[in-house]
Amino acid sequence: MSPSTHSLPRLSSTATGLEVARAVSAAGCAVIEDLVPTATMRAVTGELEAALNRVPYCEGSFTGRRTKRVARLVARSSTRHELLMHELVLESVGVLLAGECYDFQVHATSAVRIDPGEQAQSLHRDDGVYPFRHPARPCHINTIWAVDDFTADNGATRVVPGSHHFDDTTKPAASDAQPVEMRQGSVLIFDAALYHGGGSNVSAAPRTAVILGYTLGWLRQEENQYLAVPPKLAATLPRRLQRLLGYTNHGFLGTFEGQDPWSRSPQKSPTCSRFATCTEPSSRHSRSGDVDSRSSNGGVGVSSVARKRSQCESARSTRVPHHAALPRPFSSNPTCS
Ligand SMILES: O=C(O)CCC(=O)C(=O)O
Repeated sequence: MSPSTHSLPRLSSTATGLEVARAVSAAGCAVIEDLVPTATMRAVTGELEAALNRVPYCEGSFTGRRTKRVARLVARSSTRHELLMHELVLESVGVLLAGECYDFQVHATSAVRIDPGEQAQSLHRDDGVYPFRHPARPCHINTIWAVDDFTADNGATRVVPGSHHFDDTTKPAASDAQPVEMRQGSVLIFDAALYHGGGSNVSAAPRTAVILGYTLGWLRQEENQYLAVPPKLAATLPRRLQRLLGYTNHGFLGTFEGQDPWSRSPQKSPTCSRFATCTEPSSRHSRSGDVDSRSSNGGVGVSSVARKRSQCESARSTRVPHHAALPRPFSSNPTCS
């Protein structure tokens, strides 16, 4: 396999979601520098330290032997909500996944601490959990936040820019990967079809990352969010976060008694999120794209086919072209026609 010809795009925190999405679409990944203040990451460190100290090391050639992992981050404290719901990240993910779903959702949340002495992880694709062939349009976008400075020596994630375009028979060599060096508070955002892996830590200090993934609203989430964040806890969270966790429906999928699960709850204050992909499919859609007038969604759901159409058009106009030759399930969705 010849080495990738792409370099790693680096954007400033003033970039737009469209600029980030374009970079990720082209190279498979991008770093957004200094997206949150270092103080935020120090707070994250404080919140995670006890849990990371408590858990044993992983025990596998893939998960590592000097690596510690904790999951269920939304339930663990609120600083991670700031990362999970960072507006620029949500906008970028929205553009990348627009056209493939009405709305996206959280895939998995974890913190990964690579301690001194850890070897490099094998290069892999995170979207391998789904049975899709490659190349494909993005179905899963991942973010790796630098809780510490990431350096070539301390286990910075290694990536093969451009490898999201590889077919399933093309595997990169370890030497094709480059370390993603970035300052504390920066984030690596990537198409989960990109080959990447944790680096070896030959330094004297641990390297911690928070990894937050997003996936199409109609796919199974890797981390079961209804167990990780049970309804009682979810009821205390902002509506937008509830929706991201999956406490919402995607057309007919995920309904409760045929409706948006939250429309039955005392906590119903749904508000349409700002990114273009949101079409609030919170009512019962008929196959023709109309809305069942008997349903209730708190008063701010889809009120007319015209509104849905304009939102779909808006999503399309901001969508980054990607593998245009492949079939596009949601472009033929009746609500978008
Ligand atoms: O910690 C990292 O840098 C990457 C970890 C990773 O890709 C994984 O465990 O799947």
